[in-house]
Amino acid sequence: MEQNNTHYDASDIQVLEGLEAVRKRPGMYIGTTDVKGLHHLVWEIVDNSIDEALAGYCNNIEVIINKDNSITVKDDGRGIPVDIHPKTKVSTVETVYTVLHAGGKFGGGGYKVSGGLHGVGASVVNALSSWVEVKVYKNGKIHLVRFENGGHVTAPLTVIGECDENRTGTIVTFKPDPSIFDTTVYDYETLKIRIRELSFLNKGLRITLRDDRDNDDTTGDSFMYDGGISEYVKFLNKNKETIHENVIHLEGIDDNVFFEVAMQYNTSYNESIYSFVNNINTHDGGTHEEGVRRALTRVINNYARKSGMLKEKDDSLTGDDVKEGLTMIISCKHPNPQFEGQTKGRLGNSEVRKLADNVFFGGFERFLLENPDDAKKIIDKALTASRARIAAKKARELTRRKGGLELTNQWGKLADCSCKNPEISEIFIVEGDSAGGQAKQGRDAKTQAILPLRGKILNVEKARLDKILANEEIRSMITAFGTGIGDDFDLSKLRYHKIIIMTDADVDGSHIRTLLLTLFYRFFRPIIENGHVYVAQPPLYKITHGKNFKFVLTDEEKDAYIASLPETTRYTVNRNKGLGEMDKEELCDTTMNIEHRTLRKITIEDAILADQVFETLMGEEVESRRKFIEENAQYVENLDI
Ligand code: 1YM
Repeated sequence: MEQNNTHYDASDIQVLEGLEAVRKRPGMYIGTTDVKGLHHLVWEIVDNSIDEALAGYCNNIEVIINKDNSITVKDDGRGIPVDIHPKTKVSTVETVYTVLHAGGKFGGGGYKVSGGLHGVGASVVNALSSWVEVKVYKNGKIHLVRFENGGHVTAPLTVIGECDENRTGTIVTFKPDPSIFDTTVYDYETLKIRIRELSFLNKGLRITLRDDRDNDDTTGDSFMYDGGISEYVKFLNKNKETIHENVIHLEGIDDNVFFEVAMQYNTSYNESIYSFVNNINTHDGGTHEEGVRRALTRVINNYARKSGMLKEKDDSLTGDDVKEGLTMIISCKHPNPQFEGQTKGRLGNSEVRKLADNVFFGGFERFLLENPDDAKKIIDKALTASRARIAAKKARELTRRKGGLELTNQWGKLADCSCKNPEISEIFIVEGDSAGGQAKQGRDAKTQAILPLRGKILNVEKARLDKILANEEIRSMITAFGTGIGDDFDLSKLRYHKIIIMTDADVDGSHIRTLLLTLFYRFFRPIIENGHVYVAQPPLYKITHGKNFKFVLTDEEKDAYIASLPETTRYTVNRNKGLGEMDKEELCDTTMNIEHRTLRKITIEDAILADQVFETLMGEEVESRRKFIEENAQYVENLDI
């Protein structure tokens, strides 16, 4: 234990043991100690400010990345209580920052919702920081407490000045401990995306972000949406053609559970439905989502029948039909949420299903009755989707009868592996016949299948399922994967647990990669969600000196390798443009061989972000695509659309 001027008694030691437990097993408290865990610390502190906003006392939150990658979070709430806590005999603010699980227990009642760590966050952040300073403005005074080295109090709470009687709030600055985290460099964009989302989800709350690291431009970004999730829907639809002008917003409250939904249809074929509970994305849905989905199908069918748009003999519209082109945000604030499932991404509280159904059914039905023109467009869209679904089903049945979607390998392109165990089988989707040919020759034929792609695949963002099924490149992939597509999709039938995209490190290669990811994202999403999709990382450089050569993956590796060569060495560096530039041994050894290769796993960390990127890159709207590429050209070196 660090010794300093502070005297430790038995309860201090208990406290420090608690924080020490966090330092020993940080993963248990923040998930990971990679860049994601690093950002998690910010959300733990911001969550406390948001709770204060939800309680009705805070209107402004400010997040600053300081020059040294420490983070400051300020709010204008009541300020964390500074009085002596009866149990710990030290100030409440010190208690909140040192006692594990203290957060919620000291609250003064009232409506407090929090997700994730349920308010235990402050002490966890303290445990994982080199130092933390908490400043509280309260009762006309400025109070300060400082902690160092994972939560040791180095300056107990003292009054360091006076302030206006009316000024209240909390300012926390923390510096993540570099001995805990893989990286301690914050990413502005990551913070910005979540902060914008938090602003949408908490209407009227202003959250500002600023980066003080490398320039004097301290303008930053400031988010405040009076329209809340309705503005979120507008934002998600901004590059799309909408079919009715106004976003539909419905809300209701029952027994302290607040539920709201905002929606608007666009002309695309995809659904973008995102749900949240206490500001946490419930990516696996749950009772709030189920209630809405059920009611949506019922309301639309009722209306379509009553208005005569759907005839007696017609089949009812399905859930899939009514959500085509639907952008929807569902948000629920619950004092006692039950998160279920392996990743805790599902809301389990059954009473919410009823609330969601009631609010949505009544509200949406009223909207349709009061806006018959919009209603007609919405029903028409669902009817068209229904016809396309039936056509696609026929097309599938036809191809199935012809054997097209069974594994007949009729194009002679797939070189399958001999092993039939999906867990160790992998399939390389390779750009071009020549690289495909090399890969076929050099692969491990037991576990590695090769599927060469001849040309560019169809841009699925602009096509419905029936058209997609007519595309030969896509059909050969469906055939190979074994899962089927659309209504038929079945993850348990996946024949390879690694699907590896292997494309050239050039413009065309990145285009093909983006097209493939779009296809997977839209039509095979579970294979991404379950971690089956990878991108091969062919070496970027070949360094030759004398008779020796070395392949390296990055500029850093290249520089390090060159630096390691004797000074008199003459060497040449070739940048690898295409897979075809390597011979088959080189390709297989560097990029395919399990021992030597590097694969990058594709995840959908943030489905909303992925959706945005895909749509900006792939969608109809040329202007926003051009702008996106201009803005990101420096990051996405080989991008060309
Ligand atoms: C920049 C971080 O922590 N703000 C914050 C925290 C609290 C309060 C206000 C607060 C809560 C309550 C009463 C209450 C917290 N207080 C506690 C505890 N910003 C930040 N702003 N008065 C003030 O919940 O009743 C924990 S967090 F436990 F001390 F009440």
